[in-house]
This record gives sequence, C-alpha cells and structure tokens, in this order.
Amino acid sequence: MRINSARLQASLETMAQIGRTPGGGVTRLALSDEDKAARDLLARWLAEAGLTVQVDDFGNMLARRPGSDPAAAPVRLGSHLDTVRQGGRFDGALGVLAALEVVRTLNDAGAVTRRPIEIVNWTNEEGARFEPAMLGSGAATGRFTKAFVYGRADREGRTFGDELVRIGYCGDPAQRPGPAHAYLELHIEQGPVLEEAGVPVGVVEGIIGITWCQVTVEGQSAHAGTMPLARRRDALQAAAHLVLATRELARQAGPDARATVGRFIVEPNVTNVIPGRVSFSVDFRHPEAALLDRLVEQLHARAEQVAAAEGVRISIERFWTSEPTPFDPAVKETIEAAVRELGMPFQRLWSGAGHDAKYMQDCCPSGMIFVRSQGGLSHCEQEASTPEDIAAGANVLLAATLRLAELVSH
Ligand code: HGY
Ligand code: MN
Ligand code: MN
Repeated sequence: MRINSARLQASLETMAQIGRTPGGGVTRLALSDEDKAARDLLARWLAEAGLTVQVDDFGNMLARRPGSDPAAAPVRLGSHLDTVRQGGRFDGALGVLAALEVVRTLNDAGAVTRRPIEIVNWTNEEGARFEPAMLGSGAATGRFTKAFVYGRADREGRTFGDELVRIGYCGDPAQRPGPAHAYLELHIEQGPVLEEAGVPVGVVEGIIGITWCQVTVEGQSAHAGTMPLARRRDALQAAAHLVLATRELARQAGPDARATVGRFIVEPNVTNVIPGRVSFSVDFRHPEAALLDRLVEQLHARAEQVAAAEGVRISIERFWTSEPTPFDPAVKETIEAAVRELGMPFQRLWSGAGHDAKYMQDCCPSGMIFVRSQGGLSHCEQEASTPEDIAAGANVLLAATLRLAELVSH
C-alpha cells in the first residue's frame, strides 16, 4: 500500500492558496479569516473521507476513522494549519494533509485496522498571532488553563476567545482529544540536517528546549535635536545592547544554542523623537533545560548592567517554556522499522523547532517523521520540499500508522 502522491500534492496546492502571499508563501494566522477558510476546507475533505469531525473548546479539530475494535485507543495523526507571517506552504499543513492522505489511501484499499485512526488539526501551533505557541495542544493536554488561553490577545487587542467565536470554531469541552494509543506527526525538518546528510526523511529523537521572554525597556522620550547625548535615556540604544547580547550569550553557550529576537516594537517610532519605550521578544533554545535557564539568568545580569549604564529600566518576563522532550523509544523504533521496510536512507535527529507532538508526548507515546527541507529554509516564503521527499515521508507515516493501528484486512 502506498499513498497517492499526486492527490497529496493537489491537496497541498489547494490549501496553499488560502492565505497565499505575493512571494509564493502563506500567511494564515491562527483564528484569522484565512484560518477559518482552511478549517472549513479540511472539514469538507474529512467528511468526504467518511470521517466524523468534532471541534473542542479551543478550536482543535478531530476526526476519527473507526477501527474493528471500538474499545481500542486510537492512533492519532496530525499537525497544524496556522502559519507564521509570510511563512511557507508546508509547515503544519503537510502533517495534516499527509494524515488525510493516509486515511484516503486506507479507504481506497478498503483497509480495516483494529485501532481507530484520528486526524487532528491543532489550534495556534505557531504562536505568531497569539503568544505563546502551541496553545491548542497545550490547553487540550492541561498545560494551559482555558482562562489563560482565551485571554491571550493579538497586536490589535483581539482575544483568542473572541476570535474563536467569531470564526465559528468555539466547540465543546467534551470533544477535546481523549487518550490515544500513540501520536505521529509528519513535518518538514525546517533546517539543514537531512539535506546535508543527503537523505529524504528523518526519525526525530525529540524536541530541544524552548523558552520565550518579553523584554521591556523604559527610558524617556525627548527631542532629537535639543537633548544632549549625555542626558539621554534612550530606550532603543539600551535595547540594541541587549539584542546583541542575546546572540553573544548563545554563541558562548555552544553550537546547540539558539537565540532570536524576532519581534521588536519602538515607541513612539518617530524620526525626531528619542525612543522612550522599546519592547521585544527573545526566543532561546537549547537541548538542555539547565543551559536554557542559564541563558535567561545571563540575560538578566546583562540587562542590569545596561540599565545602569543607560539610565533606563529594563524588565524581562519569561512567559513560556517548552522543556526538552525526547519522544517515546518504542514509537521511534516503529518509525525506523517503517523506514527500513520502505528501504529508504534516513537519519535520526533532534528537532530545533517546536511541535504539538511535545504536548502529545506528555500524555501518550509520540513520535515524528521529518521530510528534508530545501536549503534548510522554513518560516519564510522560500520554504520547499520536493514531491518525492514528501511522498517518502507520507509513505513512512502510512507504514508506521499501520504498524501502530494493526492492519486487520485490506
Ligand atoms: O517556533 C517553533 O519552533 C514552531 O515553528 N512553532
Ligand atoms: Mn510547524
Ligand atoms: Mn512553524
């Protein structure tokens, strides 16, 4: 049994039209009109595949293909349909649509599995509009409270809860994803490792640690022409020192450390006004939790020095941490057995990107399959993977799913 590559490519192409950007990428922010359109399209495809779709109170969409043993815990497949701004067409969508392709392939073959198979689309995996990331899967697995999630606001002050209602995907708490036998997520690697190794697919060891901080620098707005340099309390100059420090600290922590300042807001953001207030994000990542903590401690220490030198106040709020998470060894073995069964070269690797599979691993044996990314690029309009590599990954997902769900007949 093999997936239908042309059908999968057609579904990816159709989905990529929703939120399409002029540069060939996708902007489909969580709970936006584009996200609604993508959800509606997925719901139609799931129904056409004979699945019953349910939506929980965080907008997570779940569809089930029955197994021969209704009492058996399901094998859950999925990912997310939301994207970052000017992102790519594969991040998230590949995992959801490859899961759909697995079900379509089983339907074509009249295959019966003992365990039910579920497809999930998690809400707000990216955290691009509503921070932090992975609110849907985190809430469904008890990591975030409903009040916290519903109160998260975007840059225009619109809340998660209001937007969920507005797009018509505020479902039922009773329909939150329940226990699962195992969870599998197919995803693009989003980095350069598989391409450098010359292999199409990867078996993912786990996800490295991630922590997000919000830094606020309070200085004093003043006139650009009349205020002498020596008397300024320039929030932007102070912030610039700290931004450079994030990269310096990560370099000192070694080659596995990552630091990114991706969001930066200057107030009042006017040419002839000395900035009085600056706020920016810091995304630190490391395979070891202790080193992640140390990066944050060092940032605090550097902030104290900069504040004293520049005469500003600096606050740092560490508001989200996703601990380093190894995936289940047995699930990884199952994925690797599927890859070997298909005779594919592969590599095991850790994920520098966060995924909903992290929160699923907290409550059931989980694993991920990576597909090679061209140029190691992702979270940009140039994100690309070849149809051949995508088909390879989807066939591994199919083979691993059949092993976990136990093929009864076809
Ligand atoms: O931030 C991440 O690693 C993921 O793409 N949300
Ligand atoms: Mn993703
Ligand atoms: Mn992403």
